[in-house]
Amino acid sequence: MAENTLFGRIIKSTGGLYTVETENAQIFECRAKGTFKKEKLTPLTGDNVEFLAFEDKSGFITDIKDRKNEFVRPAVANVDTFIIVIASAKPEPDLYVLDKLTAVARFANADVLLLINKCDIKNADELKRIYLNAGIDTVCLSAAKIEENQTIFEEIREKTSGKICFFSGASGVGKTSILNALYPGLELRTGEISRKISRGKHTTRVSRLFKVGENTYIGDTPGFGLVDVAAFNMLTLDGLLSSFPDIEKYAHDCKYTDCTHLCEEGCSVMKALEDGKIEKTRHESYVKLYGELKKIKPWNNK
Ligand SMILES: Nc1nc2c(ncn2[C@@H]2O[C@H](COP(=O)(O)OP(=O)(O)O)[C@@H](O)[C@H]2O)c(=O)[nH]1
Ligand SMILES: [Mg+2]
Ligand SMILES: [Zn+2]
Repeated sequence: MAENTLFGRIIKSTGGLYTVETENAQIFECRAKGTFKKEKLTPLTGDNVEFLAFEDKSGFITDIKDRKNEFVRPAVANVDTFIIVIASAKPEPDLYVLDKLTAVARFANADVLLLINKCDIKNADELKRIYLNAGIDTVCLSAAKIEENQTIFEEIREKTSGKICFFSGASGVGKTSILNALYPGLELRTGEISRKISRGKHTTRVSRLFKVGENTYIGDTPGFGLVDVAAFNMLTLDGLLSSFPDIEKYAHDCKYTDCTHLCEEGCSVMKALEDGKIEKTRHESYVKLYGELKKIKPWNNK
């Protein structure tokens, strides 16, 4: 059978079978080269791969390109943007969970786009101010008012264009509503996947990306943020400070060499906090997360 080498991206993986999409949108069902196992390397959804392509649209992955990042749960690689959704109210935003997610994204070298939804029921100007001041791209919207929000939806589509994005956020904040408003027609497909996933253990390993535009993909797993950040190595104590750039910025001037910037008197971070340059809630999250990460035993930190 004729074969040739092609490049593509894994858009779906199910127990050893990988759906690879090439640049010109051809789809191949591939298996992986056996030696990956020896190298302890498993192809992941989102991977850019080289593969031997056969005429019957099957293939054989021979090389995995270097990853920008990788995650265990959901099992994906090369995530460009975490789209974190919170509601201004109903449910009340949990800023600790939010800050933890922004840190995970930063640690993985991914961007954050914060969407504050349900602004029709409560003004979110103060929240927006906090997050803009923390250097996080923030947009207020209301998915319940689709017509009035068209320019905002267009702005979000532009910000995510050409990227691999994942939505995360608590249940009920409006993720599905936003997805439907952004990409009409996607609802059915994501709903179908969610049902399959909830049905049983055999389908939980499915991880897939939906193409929503030229080179633009949305992950189907709203799992980010619901997992134990520490257990999945999504953030380490060593990487904590640089995962809060808004705090790290003021840590450079700290006169103490081994400072944790938690509460030390004379610490430059504490000074910036008192001066209102660092947001109080952001520093509170930093302190709490420091405590959480500190508890982890190194041997759990695979
Ligand atoms: N008032 C208001 N309700 C909204 C808005 N967006 C979503 N909802 C409602 O909030 C509930 C949860 O929305 P859903 O999209 O299912 O949230 P998900 O669990 O994050 O996917 C639904 O009843 C939506 O109609 C909004 O902007 N304003
Ligand atoms: Mg939903
Ligand atoms: Zn300090």
